Amino acid sequence: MRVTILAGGTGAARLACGLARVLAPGELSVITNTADDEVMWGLLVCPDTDAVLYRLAGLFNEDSGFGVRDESFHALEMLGQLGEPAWFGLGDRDLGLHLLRSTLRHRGASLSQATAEIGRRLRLQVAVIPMSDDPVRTRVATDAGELSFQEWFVRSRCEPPVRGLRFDGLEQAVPAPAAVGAVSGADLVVIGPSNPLLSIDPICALLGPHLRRERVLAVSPVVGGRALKGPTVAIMAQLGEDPSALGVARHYAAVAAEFVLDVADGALADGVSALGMRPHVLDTVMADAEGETHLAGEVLRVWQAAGR
Ligand code: FO1
Repeated sequence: MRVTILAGGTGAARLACGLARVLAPGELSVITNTADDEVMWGLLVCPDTDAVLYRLAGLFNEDSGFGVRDESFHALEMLGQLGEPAWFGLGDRDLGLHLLRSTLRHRGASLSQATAEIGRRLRLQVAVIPMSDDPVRTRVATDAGELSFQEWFVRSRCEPPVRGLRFDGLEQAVPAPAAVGAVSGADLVVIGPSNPLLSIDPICALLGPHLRRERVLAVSPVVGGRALKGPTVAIMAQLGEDPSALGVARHYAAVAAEFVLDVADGALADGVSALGMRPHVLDTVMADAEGETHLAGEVLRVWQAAGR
């Protein structure tokens, strides 16, 4: 069964790991948001893509919530000593991956080709595919002006209220060919429990024309009115959207026929049905690898039971 998950941030990366465990090698593709990407000291850093690569490879740094485990920051310390701003925690092992990606791209590889090569070298049996080979960059409008996503998320610690979001380059960008193939060829497309506005909207803007609503199942990133990780609820509220699982369902009603919400939000199931979506009330909180595998298995079970 070919499954493709749209992923940005922690929740979707974890569900991708769960799906990788319950599906056969080669059955899973992960399409990652690249709007959080940013060039740092000449190297393209791809946080959402790299989090998926590292998690699938068993290299992820669970303590810090980004980058590689057992990391050191000697290069960053040197940059600081040389007067560079050191607010973005680029680790030494992480730099190794950025140097390879940069080298592959200098040799002519597209971003998706370079990512596929890195996945091969990490011996992954999952296709990790950036949504586009073209640059798309989130710009966060705040009262103090526009910030890049990493300036807002890391340097400003998500504190400035978000007055608006725009995705620089999105109009000119085209979806990565492998991403189109992964969506078109999927029996099931899962919209992962990611930030709908920051992570999923850019992917759907590019791949939406290739999505078939009856084959799309979305998982709410909001549980009991809270986001388990990251600024999802704050951003949805600041941009005038209902920061609840029902608000997320409304955001996805046009693209997804199936919607998974947490047992804490069971009372919202009727509201989801009223949107023309089929609700599935599951335990969506993934506390560990077992939780990831459990949710993945449940998602496939309810999908197969839906008989689409
Ligand atoms: N997040 C932080 O909160 N602080 C950091 O210093 C930081 C560094 C970093 C380096 C590489 C990388 O791939 C991700 C990094 N992140 C950091 C996470 C990143 O800002 C977010 O994961 C995504 O952009 C949003 O999901």
